[in-house]
Amino acid sequence: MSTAPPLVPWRDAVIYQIYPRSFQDSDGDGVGDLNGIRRRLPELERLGVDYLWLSPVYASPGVDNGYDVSDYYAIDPLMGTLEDMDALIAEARERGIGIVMDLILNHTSDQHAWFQESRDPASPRRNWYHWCPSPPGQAPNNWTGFFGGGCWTRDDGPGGSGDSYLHLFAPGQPDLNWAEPAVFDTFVDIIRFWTDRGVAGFRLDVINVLWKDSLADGRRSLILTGSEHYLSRPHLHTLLQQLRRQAFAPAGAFTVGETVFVDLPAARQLTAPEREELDMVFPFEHMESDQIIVKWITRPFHPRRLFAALRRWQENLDWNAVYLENHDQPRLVPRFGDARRYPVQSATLYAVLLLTLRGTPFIYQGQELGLLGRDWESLDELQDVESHQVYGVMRSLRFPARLAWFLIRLKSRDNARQPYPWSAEHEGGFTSGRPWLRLHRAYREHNYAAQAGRPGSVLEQYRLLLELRRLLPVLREGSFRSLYQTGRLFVYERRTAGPPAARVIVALNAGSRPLAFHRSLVRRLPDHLHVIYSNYDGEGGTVDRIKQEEAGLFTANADGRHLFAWRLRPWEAVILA
Ligand code: ISL
Repeated sequence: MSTAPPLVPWRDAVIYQIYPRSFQDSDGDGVGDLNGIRRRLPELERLGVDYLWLSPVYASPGVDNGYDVSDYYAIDPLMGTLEDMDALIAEARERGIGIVMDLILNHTSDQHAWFQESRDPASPRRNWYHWCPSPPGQAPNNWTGFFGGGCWTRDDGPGGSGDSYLHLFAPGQPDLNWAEPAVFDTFVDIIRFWTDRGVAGFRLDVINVLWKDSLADGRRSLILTGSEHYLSRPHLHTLLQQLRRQAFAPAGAFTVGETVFVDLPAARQLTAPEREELDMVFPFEHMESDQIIVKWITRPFHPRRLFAALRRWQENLDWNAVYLENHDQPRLVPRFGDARRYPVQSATLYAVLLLTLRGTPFIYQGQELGLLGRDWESLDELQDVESHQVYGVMRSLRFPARLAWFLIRLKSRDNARQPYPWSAEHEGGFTSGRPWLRLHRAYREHNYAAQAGRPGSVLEQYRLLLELRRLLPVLREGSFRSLYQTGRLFVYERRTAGPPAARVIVALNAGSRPLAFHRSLVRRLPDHLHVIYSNYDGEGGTVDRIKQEEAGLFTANADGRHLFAWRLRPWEAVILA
């Protein structure tokens, strides 16, 4: 009999995303693997996270680092075996940690047996993908893909029919045709295969592009021409309801959908509990606050746009996923913070933000160390298929080479994919061999071991904030109300009606200068507030004090500190009660 503690319900949970090939290598081949993750479970438990979402670990030729699956029932040999996966699920479970898998329903690898069979027009699998006749040099429609350029490839290879297949992503990622009932049935079986092994939830890759209304030409657009035919179409909702009813719900598995370009009305539909589609979605709007139209065209970051977007989503959705980093986004600190002058404060300000908004927070590996990225010297160092493809498109549009490289370097997904620096040892303790992607040059200073147990470090502040979340129900369940959101300042309240009634106020100064509160804001705040957490508070005593006080927390002025002088230091984040 297992003595494992029950898993925390997903609404109360904090989820940690692992990019397995960059987390921990256990066999010296330079690629992270499942046994590496198993080895690091003590560190993850110590951090205090409840679920691990693993980016894909299925068998894959690796054109898009596993987002091109060639067998959904098998583990990539680079990552380990099914037995390793079973052991990981069991050992994590013993520590009260659940495993969430990434599920790629929109496309497979072109090496998948299904696709190989479908290349034959007479094959029963022909209809599993979107095949269209096309004369050489002419695509069946004018759609453009996510990685820039066209999204049709003609099957001219040996045994090919000369027809073209649709791929919204890389040519090695043909889109499945969800109008074929056998595709649906097969995925119900695949989901059951993994939930039977103990998987607790799924992150559904680009889930809102699954259903294509038609393959007709699209309205010409700077990005994703054709997307009006497949972004969150009505039948998508039906498919999600069926998947939930037949696969996720019977196993008690929760879902978070990655929903590209999703707007609020679509997100509301997708997550409304009574509609029984998805539990949460990943919005993109707040991550676009430093860009114009496409992610590659950047503009100077201003926190006002980030806060305004987050606030809008907080106010218009009852519950959702909250995130600031993932494996597709460059690192937070150099992007939205001040990496040069306030690397720790800006990292921890965003930790406070992430962990005090309403919703289920997702931490991306390395975010809890305040990692930086962006230390690339040339395109040759990058592995990401998108970086190379987009660079080619930019050059064909006559972008000067230096400009193209400058833009790629800023936004390349490899910024988030550098192997995890565990220590100052050989390759950061990530591998005993040669890593598949170069570590950040500063790994000897910026690493897990340098921060663990050091009060005030980014890592220890994440740990404290997670503990605070567990201790204070109001941080999980409380309603959200914005009190002030202008310029670099964001002040909001979380409140539960009780009993017992509780309230906390969070105030953030996302700027490198001190900031005094305007009188109009001060007037709206209660008289007796004290700081229960500040990211300038290096002593780490906050949580211990709260533990002792627990019941009286919101009335007692615990240590007599009345620190809150209506002024925040550069990148200061405080939680007040
Ligand atoms: O990263 C992006 C642009 O730079 C996004 O457009 C990204 O392609 C989109 O969010 C979809 O992402 C997901 O599916 C892709 C995969 O490459 C990403 O890693 C994954 O998160 C295709 O499976």
